[in-house]
Amino acid sequence: MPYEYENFAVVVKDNVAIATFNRPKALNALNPATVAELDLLVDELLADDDVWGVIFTGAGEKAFIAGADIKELVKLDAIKAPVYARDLQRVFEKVEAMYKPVIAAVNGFCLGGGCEFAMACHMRVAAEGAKFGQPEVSLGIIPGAMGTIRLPRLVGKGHAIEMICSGRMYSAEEAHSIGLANHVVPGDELINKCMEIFKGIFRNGGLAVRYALESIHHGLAATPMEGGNIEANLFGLCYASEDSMEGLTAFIEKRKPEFKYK
Ligand code: DAK
Repeated sequence: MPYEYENFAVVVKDNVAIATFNRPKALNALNPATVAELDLLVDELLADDDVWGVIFTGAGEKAFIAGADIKELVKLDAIKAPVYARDLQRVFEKVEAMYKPVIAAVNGFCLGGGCEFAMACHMRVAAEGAKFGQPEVSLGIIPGAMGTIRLPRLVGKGHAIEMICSGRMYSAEEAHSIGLANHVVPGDELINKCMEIFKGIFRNGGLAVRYALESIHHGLAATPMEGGNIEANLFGLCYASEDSMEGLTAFIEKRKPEFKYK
């Protein structure tokens, strides 16, 4: 049976996988078992040709993910903590590097490692009432899953410093105003809004979307000149696809393109 996990519930609908973090009693806090399953789940999602895009959300009424599991964090020491950090970073990086678009549907508390995970997703749609925060400093630690790296890239250094150093929670609207959330919608519209975004993406050439994601991902980690080189090569690769000629000629012939992911 596909998608059999302890800590995730997964359904595939209209070419979108909805993967739900499923530890509602702990507000979906990230424990090592969940992270290990996330690692496997990403591979399965990438291998599934029926899945063109992914939504991650949280089970229950209250939380997307309330953070790394504090009951696990307390067991770490100066030797174990960097190992734990690298592993979490590796799995989140794998999510960020996915060549299928990924949306975090943020349906409640999105804190600490949960906010770091949401930032590893490609887009974030928040339900009204969702709360974002990096409260690690209030626990005497700092973000360990690339929060200090991804947040300033998303919202700019000033907002990132304020959010991380204050540790305070931001409303969905405030998260939207600084660019952390792409959209804010009523809670019962959350998944519909994500599906609407995917509908807008799926009408385009699938290979072009894939190469654009790859270019953005690798380009952000490169110097502008290296990024330009990556982009130029991927732009060139588009011309190896039938879809590029279909898209370009359909415009000239004033008709709708029929993309084939070829
Ligand atoms: N970890 C473990 N359990 C958690 C949890 C968490 N982060 N958040 C909530 N829970 C559990 C609570 O312990 C409680 O369990 P029981 O007592 O019922 O067994 C249950 O979820 C319900 O929570 P509350 O009773 O507290 O619910 P409230 O509505 O009263 O409050 C809250 C909701 C979200 C405001 C509150 O639960 C809260 O403040 N939670 C902690 C939020 C937080 O500080 N999150 C950041 C954690 S630090 C690293 C990588 C990443 C990180 C660090 C290092 N490396 C890889 C080294 C990241 C660190 C973090 O995320």
